[in-house]
Amino acid sequence: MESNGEIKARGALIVLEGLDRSGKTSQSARLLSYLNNLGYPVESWRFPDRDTAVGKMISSYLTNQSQLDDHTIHLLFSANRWEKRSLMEAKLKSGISLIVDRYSYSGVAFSSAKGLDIEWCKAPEVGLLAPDLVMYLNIPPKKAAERGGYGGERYEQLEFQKNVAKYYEMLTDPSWKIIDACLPLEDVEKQMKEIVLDCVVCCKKGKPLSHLWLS
Ligand code: DGP
Repeated sequence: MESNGEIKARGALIVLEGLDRSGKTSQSARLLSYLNNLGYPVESWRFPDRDTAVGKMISSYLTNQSQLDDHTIHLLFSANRWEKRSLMEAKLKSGISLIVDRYSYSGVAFSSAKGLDIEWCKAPEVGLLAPDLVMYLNIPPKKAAERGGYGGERYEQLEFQKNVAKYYEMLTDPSWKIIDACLPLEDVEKQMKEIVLDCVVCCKKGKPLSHLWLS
């Protein structure tokens, strides 16, 4: 991101991925207060964002209040990310870092696990902003299921989550930071804080924004 040869500081786009009950939401909150306390402007986001009109349709589907064709719901999840794309870019350019609980990788892993073609699933994600950091909270599906059990949502079933884990594995690339989510909460937090801080500092130096291409 250069203008008149000047490199501009920006916020970092940090994504947390993992199975249901892997601890993403708790860790997002901890990272938010960590960066806040260090004086970095930061917000916590999550996808799906259930507050938008599209998000309300997704929420109704996830809670089994409506039925939708698998392709249709896939595209709605993607549209939910697209509708936040320009705000996301504006926040990052204004120097705010975003900690995002789920992103395009959830989109591809969950829909592919249902049997949709993986390349078809990736296509609508192309052109979204690329994360500066993806942290995958790795936990065996059985262990995740034991954590206080699942709620009543559509995808919260052990056999399905096992399949999702396989697709996450296929999507993993060497840049991802794999975090052992079976460790105690504080140990997971400590590891993540160090990784996140490096990333925020790097983006503050003016790393250019890039766009998604899921290989
Ligand atoms: P969460 O609010 O993080 O608990 O997510 C709700 C559920 O929706 C969870 O089981 C994961 C799934 N999910 C999240 N994003 C996507 C997506 O883009 N596509 C599909 N098919 N499922 C998703």
